[in-house]
Amino acid sequence: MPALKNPKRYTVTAALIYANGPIHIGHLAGCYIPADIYVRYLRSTGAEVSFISGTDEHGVPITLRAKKEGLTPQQVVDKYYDQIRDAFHELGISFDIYSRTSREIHHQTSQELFTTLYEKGAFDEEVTEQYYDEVAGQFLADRYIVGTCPTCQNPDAYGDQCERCGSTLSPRELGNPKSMLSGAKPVLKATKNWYLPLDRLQPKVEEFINSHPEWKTNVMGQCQSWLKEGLKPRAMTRDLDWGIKVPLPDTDGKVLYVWFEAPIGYISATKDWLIQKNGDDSGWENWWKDRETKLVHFIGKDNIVFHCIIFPATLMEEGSYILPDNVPANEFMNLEGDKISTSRNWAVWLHEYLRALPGKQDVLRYVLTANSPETKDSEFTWNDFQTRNNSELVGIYGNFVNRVSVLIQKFFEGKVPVAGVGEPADAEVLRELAAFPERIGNAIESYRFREATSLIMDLARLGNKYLADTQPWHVIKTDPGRVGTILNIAAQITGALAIVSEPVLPFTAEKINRQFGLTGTKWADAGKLDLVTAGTVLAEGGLLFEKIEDSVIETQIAKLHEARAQNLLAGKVVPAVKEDIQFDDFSKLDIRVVTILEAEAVPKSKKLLKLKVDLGIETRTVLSGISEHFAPENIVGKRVLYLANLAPRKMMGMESQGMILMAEDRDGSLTFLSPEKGSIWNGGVVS
Ligand code: B3M
Ligand code: ZN
Repeated sequence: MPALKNPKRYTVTAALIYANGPIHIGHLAGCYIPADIYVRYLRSTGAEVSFISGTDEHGVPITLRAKKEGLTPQQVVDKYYDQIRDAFHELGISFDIYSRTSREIHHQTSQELFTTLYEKGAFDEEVTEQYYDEVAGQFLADRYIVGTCPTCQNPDAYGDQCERCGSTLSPRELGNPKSMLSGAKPVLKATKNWYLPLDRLQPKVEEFINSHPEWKTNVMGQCQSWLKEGLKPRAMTRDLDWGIKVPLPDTDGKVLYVWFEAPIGYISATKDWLIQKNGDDSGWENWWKDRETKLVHFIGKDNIVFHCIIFPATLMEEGSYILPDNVPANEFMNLEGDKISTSRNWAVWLHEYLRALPGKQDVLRYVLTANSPETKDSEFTWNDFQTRNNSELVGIYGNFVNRVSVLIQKFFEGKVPVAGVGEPADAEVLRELAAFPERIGNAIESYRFREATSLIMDLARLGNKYLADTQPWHVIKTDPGRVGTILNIAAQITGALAIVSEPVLPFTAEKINRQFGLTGTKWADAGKLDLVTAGTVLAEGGLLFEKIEDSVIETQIAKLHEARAQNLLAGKVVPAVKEDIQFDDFSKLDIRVVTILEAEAVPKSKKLLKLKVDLGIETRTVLSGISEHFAPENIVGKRVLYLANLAPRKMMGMESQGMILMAEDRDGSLTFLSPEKGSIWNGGVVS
C-alpha cells in the first residue's frame, strides 16, 4: 500500500509511554510535540482527525520501577498516569483521548485480537527452555535479566536489547546472565509460549515496507537493517504475572508480551475515546479499517521496529486492519552534552519545567521544534533556549506583533484602520504572505517541523521588514491614510501569523486571536486580506513573550547538575558497620571537647589546616584535612570533639597530635561535632 493521497480521515497516534516515570524533553522532542503540530495543522485544514495516546502500563519496566520505589505495580502506574496526563495537558498537547492500557477495554481488545490470531493458526506454539530465577521463583523475561551483549560486550545488556549498541537480543544470547531480581545466576526451565513466525512473514513485511520509499531515511534505514539480518520468530506471551492474561486455558502465570498488546492500545484507546464521547464505540472501525483512513504513528527511534515491523505483521495476520501510512520517528535529543537518562537523573522534566517557568509552554514547544532531532540527534542547552527565546520569539515574532498593536493603539485609538489604495510595497508583501501557508503546510505534511518553524519566523521577519520599509511612524505626520493601509496590512499579516504558527505556538496564537478579534479561523484564512476586520477594536494584549534573564538560565543549569550529583550520591555505597568491639576497647578512646584557639593554612598543602586546640589542661597542635571545607578565620573559637590519645603522626614535616572528629554528609560536606556545653567528655556525659 503506497502512501495515501487525499485521505478521508486521519488516525494519528503518539507512543504509549511507560507509566514508570515522568515525561522529559526528550520524549517531547522525539514524538509528542511533532505529533501535536501535525494534528493541530490537520484540524486547521478541516480534516477529520483522531489524536490517540495514553500510557503503557504493563511490562517489566513497570514492575522493576515498582520494586525500586517500594510500591505495587498498580500504585506505580496510577501515580505516573495522572502526572503524565496532566503535564501533557498543560503543555497543550491536544490528544482526543489520553487512555491507559490497564483499562478493561484494552484487556478485552488485545485478548480478542490474540484469540483471533490464535484461531487462525497465526502463532507457533513452542516449548522452550527459558531462564528461571530459583531464588525469586520466576521466569526472567526481557529486562529481568542482564548479561554481556554478544555484539559489543557491554556487560549490562538487557535480555531484550543492548542499550549500548542497539542490538535486539533474546535472553539466551547474553553472556554471563544474571537475574535483576535476586542477582542469582538463572537456570533453564521448560515453558510453553506462542510465537509470531516473523521469519515466515518476512516477504509480506518486506513488501509493505518497500511500498513506502517516502519514509524518513532514519526509519527506513532501521527497517532495512532488520530485514537484511532476517526476521526471527518472536514470542507474543511471557511468563510473568503483571500484564494481560493469555486468553487460553492452562496459562496461569502467563501474560501477553507487552509489545504485542501495547500498540493494540492505540485501537483500544480509540474505542475508549468514542465510548467517552458517544456512550459506545460504534464507528471505531472507520479509524482502523477503512482503507481511506491514513494511520500515522509518532514515536521515538527506539520504537521503530515495533511500529514498522512487528505491529504491522500482527495486523496483516489479522487481515482487516489498515497499516501505518507513515512512522515519522525522530532521533534522540541530548541535553547539555550528554544523553538524557532517567536513571542518571539527567533530564529536564516537563512537570518541573511547567512549575519553574510558568506560562512558557510555547517557548518550550518552539525551542524543541526549532531544534528537533528530525534527521539526526540534536541537543538542548539552556543557553540555546535563552537565545531562541530572546532573539527569535521576543526579538522577531513578539516584536512584530507588539509593534502592530502599539501603532494601531497610538495612531488609530486601538481600532484596526481601513486599507486604502495599495502601493507596490503592499502588493509585494501580500504576494509573499500568500505563499507562506502552503509552504508551511507542505513542510508539516512532510513531517519537516524544523522547516515549518523557521518559515513561521520568516513570516514574522517579513512583517518586521514591511514596517521598517514603510515607516508608518514617519509617514503619519504627512499621510495618515497611507498609515491606515500599512497597519491594516500589518494586521492581516499578524492574523495569518497566528493561524500558521498555531500548531507550534497554540497559546500565543490564542492571545493574538483574542487581541485581534479572531475566532474559528482555519488554515485557508491565512493570507486573506479581510482576515482581521477593519474597525475591530484591539483587546488588551500585553507582551507575547518576555526576555529570559541569565539568572533563570543559571538556576536551571545548576539544578541539572545538582540533580545528577544527588543521584550519584544516592547510589554511593555506605560502608557496612565494622566488626563489634568490646567496651574495654571503647574506653581506650579519650574523646574530649576542645576549643580551637588558632587556625592557619599549611603552606603547599591543599587539604591541611594547622590548628591549635585548648584541652583545658594543655594546648595541642593538630593537622586537620579540612582546608577545602572551612576558612581558618571561621573556625577559631569553635568547641569541637577531639580524640586526644591518637598516637602522634608526622605530616608535611610537622607533628600532628590527636584528631578532630567530624561528621561527613552524603554530599561530602563536613560538620564539626560541637557540644554546646561541657569541657571534657569521657565515655559518656557532656556536662
Ligand atoms: N512503552 C516504550 C516507551 O515508553 C513503549 C512504547 C509503546 S508504544 C505502543 O518508550
Ligand atoms: Zn551491545
